Parts: sequence; structure tokens; C-alpha cells
Amino acid sequence: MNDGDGTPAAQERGRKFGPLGTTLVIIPTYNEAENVKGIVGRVREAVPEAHVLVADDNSPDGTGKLADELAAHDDQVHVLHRKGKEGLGAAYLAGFRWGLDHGYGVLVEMDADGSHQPEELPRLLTALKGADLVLGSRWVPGGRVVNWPKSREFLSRGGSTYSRLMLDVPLRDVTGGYRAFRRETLEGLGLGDVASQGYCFQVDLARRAVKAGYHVVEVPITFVERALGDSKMNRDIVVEALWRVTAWGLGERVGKITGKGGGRPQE
Ligand SMILES: Nc1nc2c(ncn2[C@@H]2O[C@H](COP(=O)(O)OP(=O)(O)OP(=O)(O)O)[C@@H](O)[C@H]2O)c(=O)[nH]1
Ligand SMILES: [Mg+2]
Repeated sequence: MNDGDGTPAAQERGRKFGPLGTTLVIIPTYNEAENVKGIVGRVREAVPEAHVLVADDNSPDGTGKLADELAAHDDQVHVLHRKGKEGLGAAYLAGFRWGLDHGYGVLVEMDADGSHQPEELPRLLTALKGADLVLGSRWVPGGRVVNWPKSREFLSRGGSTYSRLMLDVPLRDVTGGYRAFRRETLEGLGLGDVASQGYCFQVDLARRAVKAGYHVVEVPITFVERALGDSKMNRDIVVEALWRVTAWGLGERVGKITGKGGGRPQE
């Protein structure tokens, strides 16, 4: 990127970012009874001023009820009960809406299974002081994964590389789900037409942010494979990601050729 005066990079350097406001950590859950208490407690300890929203899809194992018990004893813990399993993307969209409606200044995405360590959240929030969106990244120098089988690492790295090349976004970890958004960024992403559900929900938000010109910063994280409970990852999620990323990429290329590209990406 050219850094001369007047270029986007030069304008970026001179840009002022406003104060952050109160943080809401959104934790989507589906059958996380073994994890919910631990993760909420860790967030409360690591960033005591932050609030937590557990977005539960009516988990059959009673995760929602456990979250209610936590909320009953802590004014900074909230629970969003949803009617049934609708996927990660839908749970986050509902959580974002709740957080924006309640006036939070920063909205954080975090898994319930301990893969995203709450103790690293202060670093993400510090970076957000000079950014519109911060991605916790496994694939930048200093980032790493612990206890992952080679097959998962291959899938994740491959997914990020494919997305980066297909969508032309200059990010190393496009599929990760440990992120901090300023509220203005979420408001500017046009979330009303997001239809992606699984991993590609994360790719979708990252590409929207880059295309809209937001300043996106990657911060290295140590991602720890879940120790308790079952993964919700399945073949359908991978297939959805593959076809959507391919369709977005081809759509942008066709748009550039026909002159209809540019602007905010549509579903
Ligand atoms: N509300 C809600 N949460 C979900 C849904 N699917 C997954 N989650 C949650 O999203 C987070 C990530 O899901 P995981 O199963 O850990 O997926 P993953 O991290 O890709 O897979 P592993 O690495 O195997 O753990 C966890 O907190 C899940 O409980 C869903 O349909 N609804
Ligand atoms: Mg996980």
C-alpha cells in the first residue's frame, strides 16, 4: 500500500477513533452445560467492567437454565433465550441487535467452549481503541492453536487462504470467531441481509467490513481446543462456507467486469 499523503493509509494514520463505551461479550450456546459457568466466570474476572450476554438456542441439556441462574446473581450477566437451534450466525445477529438496542459501545464475539480465552480480551479491546474491528487471529505471527489435530488446522488455514484469495480481503484469519466490534461498525455493515449461518458468517462479516473501508486489525491469540462438551462443527457447515465464499467471489468478479461491482456486498 502506498503511504503518501492523501492515500487511504495516510488518511488512516490521521484518523481519530472515539471512546469505546461499555463492552458486551456475546456467547452463543448450544448444549454447553459443562462450559457456561466457567466461561462466564472467566470473562467477569478478566474484564470486570464488561457485561455478558449468553445467547442460547433452547439447549436440550439445560444450558439456558444454568445461564439464568448466573444472571440471577449478577446484574452484568444477561440471557437471550431463542426458540430453537438456528445456527451460530442467527444467534449472533440476535445478540448484536440486543446489544445495540441496549446501548453497548463494543460488542464481542466469543465461543463458550474456552477456545477463545477471556484473559486475552483486554488485548483485543486495547487494539480496538485504534480500529473499527479487531479480529483475534490464529494465523498472524504470535498466534497459535493448542491441541488441534492437524486435520482441523489444515481445514482452518485452507478456509482462510481460500477466502482471502477468492474475496480479495487482506486478512490471515477470516473464519475465526473471537472478535470485537465498535457499535458503529456493526451498524454500518448492513446486517439486515446476512443469511450465512456457520463459519461463513464470520467470513461474511469480515468481507463486509473490509469492503466498507473499515480499519480491521488482527491481534494474535492462542486458540485452545475445547476440553469439555461436543463440537457443533459438521459437514454442512463446511459445505455452506465453500459454496457461499465461491459465490461471493465469483459475484464480485462478474460485478467488476460488468461494472456493477463495488458498494456494499449483498447476499
Ligand atoms: N446459540 C447457538 N450457539 C451455537 C450454535 N452452534 C454452535 N453454537 C455455539 O457456537 C460456539 C462455537 O461452536 P463449536 O461447536 O465450539 O464450534 P467450533 O469451535 O467450530 O468447533 P470445535 O473446534 O470442535 O469446538 C459454541 O459456543 C457453541 O455452543 C447454534 O446453532 N446456536
Ligand atoms: Mg469450539
